[in-house]
Order: sequence, then structure tokens, then C-alpha cells
Amino acid sequence: MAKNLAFPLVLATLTFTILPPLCGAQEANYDESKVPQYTLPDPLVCNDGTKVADADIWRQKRRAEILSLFEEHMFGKAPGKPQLMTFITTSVNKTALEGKATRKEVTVYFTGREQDPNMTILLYLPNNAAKPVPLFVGLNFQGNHAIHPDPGITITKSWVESGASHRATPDSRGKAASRWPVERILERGYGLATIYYGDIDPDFDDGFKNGVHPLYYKDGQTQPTPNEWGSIAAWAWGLSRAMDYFETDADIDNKHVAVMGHSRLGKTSLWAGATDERFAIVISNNSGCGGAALSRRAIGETVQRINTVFPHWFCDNFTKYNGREGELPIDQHMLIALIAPRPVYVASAEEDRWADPKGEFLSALYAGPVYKLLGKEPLPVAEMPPVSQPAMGTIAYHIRPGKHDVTDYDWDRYMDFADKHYKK
Ligand code: GTR
Repeated sequence: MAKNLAFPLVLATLTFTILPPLCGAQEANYDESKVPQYTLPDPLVCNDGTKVADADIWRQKRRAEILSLFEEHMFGKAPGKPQLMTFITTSVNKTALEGKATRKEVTVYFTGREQDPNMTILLYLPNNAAKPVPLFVGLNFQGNHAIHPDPGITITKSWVESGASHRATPDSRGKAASRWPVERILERGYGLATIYYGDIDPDFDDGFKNGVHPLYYKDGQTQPTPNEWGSIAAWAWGLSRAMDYFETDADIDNKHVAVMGHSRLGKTSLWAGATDERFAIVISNNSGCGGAALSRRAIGETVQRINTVFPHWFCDNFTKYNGREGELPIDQHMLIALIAPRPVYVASAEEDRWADPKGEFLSALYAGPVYKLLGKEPLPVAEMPPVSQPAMGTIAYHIRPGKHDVTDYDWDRYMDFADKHYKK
């Protein structure tokens, strides 16, 4: 667990005040005319310069190449499925939310030992839908108890950002409910699963002493090597462990699990979808730099800025590209392409300039040739659509009015998209 609890607070304060001048970062650029000239790597040209001629070469060769480039240079490599992992259902309530839902809590013990880091999955399944049900899964920022005022949700005991003691208090119940329209999701016949991301790895730079990383160090190792997993890869790995659980739960249709995430957790859902093909649909809500936004545009948040303020999110190799985005062997359209042929939804918010909505759109657009090669519909538009006019092929995109957030509008479109692809 967290060694120095005061540190994250200090870091958070520094982040928004002193840090930019200290790290020599320029003012963020929002001017299109100052976007550097760039050439994107072609997802359909292999490392040896040969062109991907057909779907088989994509599947057998190029996809694997791109995945390892992202592992090596950006997110870092994660361990696989732990052998001794156990799932313990700690509560089941069949009449939750006035009888609308069955609420379950399942603790995942990654090592099978209770004293090691573990995560709790909170599940709501609609009572009036035939089982097994399709599911949305997403990590949350403040603890499972913050997604709904339901008093039956266990308050997280993990480290949380807020409060002097870094322990969640009962008054934080339902604090994030506007981002989790549970009843709306249930009414449309979907289940919802969520996990507090801090169960997997507390979100501050402690040199990887807390969270799941130390569970997988080799003898004598004290931190990940430059191409081993940072926090985003750890959070994504946690989502895959949730998927391992879903495969054991007869009430869940594990062939129809959509992974959704907002912001840093949108970067995480994209990486989870890229690394784990069991996720049927992948949704990125305002994921920005390191998520859906093209790094080479350097609009809003840049690689240097993200690596400076959040040094634990990516692997150390990624810092080589601080201010040198043009040298990356990848860009984020290739992250979207890794999700092909599965449906992927990229969403932006008009006022979220820090996340570069246009760069998010362009990634979705430029992943198109891979989807086409695999016989799937790319984005059905060539230009950024106006606000509130979603474009949905197998790749989908929308931009809505408003700020960096998750709203009912976003969720409604994600459910429309799932309906369309699941032919509900
Ligand atoms: C910001 C960060 C973004 C985004 C956001 C969030 O501070 O610069 O990359 O991830 O946090 O996760 O809310």
C-alpha cells in the first residue's frame, strides 16, 4: 500500500501550479496552424517494409508487430493470467434497486492469498432480462460505492485520492453517480460491472511499491524494467482479470462484454481492448493523449507533459519520445486498429480541448483501412461530424457539447452502438 501518503497531494498541487515551468513545458498549443508537419506510420506496412496484402497477413503478422510496438514503447508488457487466482462472491442481493437488479460483489484474489492486493467487482444485472445478459464493464475513479447511492455497496477500503486519511467515507456514496446511469443501463437490458481502479494500482507515483506490480517482480527486482507495465497496463490487466471472472458466471454473456472507460481510464479501456480480444466492444470516452488522440498533433496534452505529470502511467521507454512524437514507431490510430475487427467507439466533448477532439476523431478515421481490409465498415464520415451527430460504422465517433465528463448522452449512444452490433 501507499508508503508516503502525503506525496500524492503535494504532487497534485504541483501539477497544476509549479510543474509546467519546472519541467520546461511550453504552454499547451491549441492552434491548428502550429500543429507540426507529421507523417503517420502506416498500420498496413510491416516492420520489414512489406505491405499487408490480406486479412491473414494482418492477423498473423502485422497485428502482433503493432501490439509489441505498443508494449515496448508505450504501455509496457504485463504478465498473463495468474495461475492461483480465486474469485470469492462476498454478497448477492436479488432485490437491489427496488427489485430491478441483482447486485453482486466478487473479490478477485490475484494470487489466491487474501493479504495480497485484490480487487472487488461490483455487478448489477437486470432482473427482467433473460440470462445470460450482455454487460458493460468499466473502471471507476472513486470507489465502487461512489457510482450509485445504493447503501448496499461496500465502501472501498483501498487508498483514495480525496480526504486527509485517504480512506473513503460514507458521504462519498453516490458521488460519481452522474457518470454511471445504472437504471438506464438495466432498463435497456444490459448489466454493468465496475471496479475501483485503485484496487489494482493506486494512481500516484510511488516507484511501483504498491498495487499489483510487486506481485510479479523477479527475485531482486524492485520496479518494472523500461518495457514493463506502467499503471495503465496494470489497470487494463485488471480488466482482463474481471473478464476471467465473467467467463465463470453463468448469468453473464461473456461473448458480449463491452469495455468502457473515461479519460485515463479511456486510455485503459483501449489498451484492454487491444490486448484482450475477449472484449466484444471497446469504448473510449474523452481519452485524449495516450488514448485515442494522435500524439503527433501535440495539441493540448503532449507526450512530454503526460510523462512528466504522470510518470507512472506508461513504461519508461515512452519518455524517449518526449518532444519527439515524430520518432514514435506507432501512433494512436494503430491502437484503434488493434481492436479490429471488433466495434470500437471513440467519443469527444467539445470543450475538452486538452484531449484534442480532432486528434481523437482522426485516429478513429485512420484506423479505417484496417477495418476495411477485414471486411468491416470504417467510420462512415471523412470529416469530423457536427456536435451530437454520431457516426456509426464498426468504428464510431461522436462529439457532444460540454466538458470533459461522462454523460447520459454518451451512455445512450454506447448502448445504441451495442444494440446495433449485437442486433438487439
Ligand atoms: C488529466 C490528464 C489526462 C486525462 C485526465 C483524467 O489530468 O492530463 O490525460 O487522463 O487527467 O484522467 O481525468
